[in-house]
Amino acid sequence: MSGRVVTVANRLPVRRAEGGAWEISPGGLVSALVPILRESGGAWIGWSGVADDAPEPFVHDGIAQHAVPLSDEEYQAYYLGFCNSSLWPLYHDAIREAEFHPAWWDAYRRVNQRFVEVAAGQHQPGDLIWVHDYQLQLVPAMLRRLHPTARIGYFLHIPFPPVEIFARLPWRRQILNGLLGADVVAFQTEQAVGNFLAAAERFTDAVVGRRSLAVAGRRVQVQCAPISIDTAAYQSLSSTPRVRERAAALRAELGHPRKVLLGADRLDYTKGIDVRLLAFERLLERRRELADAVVFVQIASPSREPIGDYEAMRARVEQLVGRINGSHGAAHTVPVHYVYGTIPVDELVAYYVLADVMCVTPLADGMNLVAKEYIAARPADEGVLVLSEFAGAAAELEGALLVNPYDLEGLADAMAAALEMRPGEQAARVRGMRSQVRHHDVHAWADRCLGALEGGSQEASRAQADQDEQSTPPPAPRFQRQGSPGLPDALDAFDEIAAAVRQRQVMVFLDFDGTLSPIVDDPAAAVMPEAEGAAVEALAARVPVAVVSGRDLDDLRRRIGLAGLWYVGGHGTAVASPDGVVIEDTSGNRLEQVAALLDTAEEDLRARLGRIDPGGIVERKRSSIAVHYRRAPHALRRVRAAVDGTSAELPELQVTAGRAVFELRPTGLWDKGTAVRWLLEQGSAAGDTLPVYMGDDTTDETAFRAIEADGVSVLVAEVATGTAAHYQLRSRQRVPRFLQQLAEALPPASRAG
Ligand code: GDG
Repeated sequence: MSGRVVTVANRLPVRRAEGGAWEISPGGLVSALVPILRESGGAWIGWSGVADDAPEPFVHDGIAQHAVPLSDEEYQAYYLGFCNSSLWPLYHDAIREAEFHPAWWDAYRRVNQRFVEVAAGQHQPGDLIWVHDYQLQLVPAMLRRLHPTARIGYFLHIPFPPVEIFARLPWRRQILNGLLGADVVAFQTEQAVGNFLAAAERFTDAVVGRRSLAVAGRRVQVQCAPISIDTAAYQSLSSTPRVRERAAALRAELGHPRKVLLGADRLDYTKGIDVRLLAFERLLERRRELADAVVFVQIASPSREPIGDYEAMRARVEQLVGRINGSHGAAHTVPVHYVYGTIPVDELVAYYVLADVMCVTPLADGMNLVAKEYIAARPADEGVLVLSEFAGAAAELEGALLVNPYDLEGLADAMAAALEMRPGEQAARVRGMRSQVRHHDVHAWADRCLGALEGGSQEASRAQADQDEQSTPPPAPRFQRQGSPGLPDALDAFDEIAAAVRQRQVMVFLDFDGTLSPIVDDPAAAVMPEAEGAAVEALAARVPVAVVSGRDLDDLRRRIGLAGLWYVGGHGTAVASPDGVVIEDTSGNRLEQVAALLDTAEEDLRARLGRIDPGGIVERKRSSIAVHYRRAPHALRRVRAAVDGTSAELPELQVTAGRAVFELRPTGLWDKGTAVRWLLEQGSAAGDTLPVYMGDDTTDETAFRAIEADGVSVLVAEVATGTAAHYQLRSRQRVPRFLQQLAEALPPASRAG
């Protein structure tokens, strides 16, 4: 690890022991990170866990601890409110109703900002900043604003919900844009990755790629990195005589049952404690003889008790325990043994050693470490894991009996099958899972996440260095870029722009989709609103105006329908002049040559897309094929696989990712930048023309770069980072105002041929 690792998490890795001294809190994350932080001289930024507690920075176990204080009001509104009554239920498939209150959101923003202030105060060049979990989703972007070149990673421990559920969040855009401030955003499962990409696609201006997003030129890597446990530690703890003896003692205390089933969770409504009790009850109803032979142990550690849904779940679980023991127990048999409280880790591992069947039945769960701990702690090749298919761990633990926790009868069947599984089958399953958790432990996970952050940044800086070496230094830009993020706003800085355009002959270039017209689901339905049309006409009355688009030239001309403009279609492959002279193919006769290639590609794509394609997502153009998936975000993965398959078959095609579209284009054709340069040369006093270019898409970057040294370029995007544009307009709705002001700033006399 080349830099210091600075962890930013809701909680510090230490807690106050009796007597007030600090001690390391138990847990896999802490045990994995402490050595890494210690070696790198790192720091940890987090809350102490006690409201109104504001300890001064201190060093514990070689790690600088920076406590972020929370007031009692913030504990209520940020922690119990927004984190655990808005985000937690929403992200867990809304299995409880998520409440949204602006005051909670306000507290969330305020507290995230406070974490950022503490983190920014500690930041040193070269640090790897690692932000954790749903409590701190705004931190990456807030930090990047203060330290634009910082290396920031983010890991979400809980699920990222399907886009239809995430869409309910009133502050969905802010949350996504907060996450997009990171260099690497990592999730527990592929499903979470897919959900996040679909949400970013729908609610942000990011261009979504296979494993990354382009946010106005900046690249955000998206990673699937399932968290794990300190496997060796659980294994060795489980084999200590102390733990073995305790397991034997517990079996005796339970009355030497033939089999023990175990559940161990925080008392959280996502964990499905109630459903597993109901299934156990169902099993006892079906097979009354089991009541004397088996015991179900449920360990439930208290959690978030002030929240009503948690209190209600505790009451429900306790009522179910009472009901089952009441109807199936006898003088000396208690079918459910209920332990309410947080027990020491040795004791927990003794229960893992004791349990013949482990029941992990969450309705939704990011990973579920208990499932992995049970496997690591198995003393011999025996034991059965009954595991919900909705736990992240289900993707890795193939030897588990997978269950749908909503299917009570099925869950009862799985319990029965687990109780009866033959030793040979148990051994085969446990061995496979043990090998999995040994090879993929928490240390491997931390290396993977931090490696991506370190490697990704190195890759980016290498690319930058290559670029710097290759290019001769450009002439000093007329408008100095301000660095990213946070380009100057084109309307706020309008005086500067007006002063420039008044001194020179000007030509205006405007992208169509996403700039002059709003992005719509069906590209065939895109229209230019009246205000934009009027502004374009006002401009064209003063200076030459070109509309530059990836659309076919004919389509573009028909759609805009204004005379007296230049039209550039097919990303620069075709041009029409204001007096109607058309250059069908700016690349000589290359379009003709590639027609057959595009035919083959189209056929191949349609075959691969099969059932998805009737949505009309493949659009054949003269110079490219566009695959639009805005209307099929759920099919993104399959669409991407089809595009990859076709481009692998036909390497002469280049794939670019735009806004909800992949474009397959033959190499060697003109791009928007080439077309802009060519159009500027057409003017009589070419070198003297000041280009003004406005666009919103990755394909506009070629044009931004073409005029970077001398011109005015405006990126239409909420977030503008790493782009070659000079200015930014944060909302497309502000485009007509900007164009109108630009027209007013241009004296009619400045009109050029
Ligand atoms: C979140 C995500 C994700 C439980 N009771 C006791 C006790 N525990 C320990 C277990 C385990 C941990 O708590 C619980 O981990 P989980 O993974 O099951 O769940 P969450 O707390 O919801 O954690 C989850 C995790 O983050 C990591 O990314 O897997 O999906 O929701 O380590 O052993 N430990 C002790 N006494 C108890 O009574 N000592």
